[in-house]
Amino acid sequence: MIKDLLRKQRIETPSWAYGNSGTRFKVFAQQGVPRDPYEKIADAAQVHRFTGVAPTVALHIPWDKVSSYADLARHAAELGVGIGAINSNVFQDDDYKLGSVTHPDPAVRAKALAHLLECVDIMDETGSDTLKLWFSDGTNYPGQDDIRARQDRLAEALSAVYERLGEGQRFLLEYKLFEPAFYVTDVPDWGTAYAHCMRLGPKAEVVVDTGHHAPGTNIEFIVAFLLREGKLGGFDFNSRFYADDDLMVGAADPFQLFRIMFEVIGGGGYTERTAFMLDQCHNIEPKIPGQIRSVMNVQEATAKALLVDRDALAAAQREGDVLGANAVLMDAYNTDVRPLLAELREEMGLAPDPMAAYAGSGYFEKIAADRVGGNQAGWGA
Ligand code: PSV
Ligand code: MN
Repeated sequence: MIKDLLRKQRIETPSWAYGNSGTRFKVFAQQGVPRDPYEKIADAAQVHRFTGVAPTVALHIPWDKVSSYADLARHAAELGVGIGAINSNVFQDDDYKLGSVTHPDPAVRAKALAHLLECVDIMDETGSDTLKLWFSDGTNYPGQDDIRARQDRLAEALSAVYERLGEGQRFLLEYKLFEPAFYVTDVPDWGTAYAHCMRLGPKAEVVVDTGHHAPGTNIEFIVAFLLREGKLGGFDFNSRFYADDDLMVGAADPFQLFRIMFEVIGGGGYTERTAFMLDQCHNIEPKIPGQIRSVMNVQEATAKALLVDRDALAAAQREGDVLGANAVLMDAYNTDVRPLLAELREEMGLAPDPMAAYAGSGYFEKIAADRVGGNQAGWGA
């Protein structure tokens, strides 16, 4: 039963995790890094090949701009994966210095909106059903712009995108506490995202990026609440020690990841409707193994959350048995689920240890030798 649920799990990897990345201080180039979206998808296919649960890869536009998205989708299918969420990018153009969809200048707003609509066109071409919207919009100084007017402009753009969505398509609105804006961020928290999505309707949902909260925020509460309201669209998984560190999910706080998955399962969110996406950068560790490890971390947290004896928990809760209830949860968390997952992989025809299997596959040696010349993908810094 637990194995069946784990076998059906779907974790999406991001195209940008395969490219070079860094901090604002330095991007360290690595060997074998993809030069174009086709090579990024080839790397994503390796993550699926060894884990069996990562069948889609998210695109970020314009980082993954190609002349034919239908051709890119075909390439993905040939490698056994599909195109997942389309991520918009209205944060890397000089015009967006003061914002994109909330910019005081209507011409800049129109340009940003045109990009968002172009992303929906790409969804049509690739067959993707999910648009992910994150806005870096905000202000750095009190008085710089009108907070309420910016909300009006945001609502106007979101409504235009919403109207453009076709049958079976949706958008996920992402929030982030701060950065790059340091004073006001226009979508800083789940409440703001939720309110905008609520007004629009069922095709607008909130996406929780686990790195986008103030330290100490109870993310599992947000997850439980959004699920209860039918507004949890998915996750951008990663982990953090300080701010939006984009480290491997489950690396900084595996217990938090378990608590999140526990709420997802309890709230009925362990379905295809919830997108379990990774949003990470591998600045110093190798990228494909970094993604494989991350997928495994999500699987482990999920397996532990599935192991919780819900009947025993409900009984303890009914009786007001504080320590008993807590023990039920901790028993599951403290279970070593690695043997169970190894067994499942073997049943799926995979190697029990994806990290070792990838290391022994020769793929890295091949891309390191083949991918010489050209421009390595990355967002620069
Ligand atoms: C912003 O920090 C974010 O989490 C958004 O999802 C972006 O699209 C992504 O990172 C990629 O940089
Ligand atoms: Mn994100």
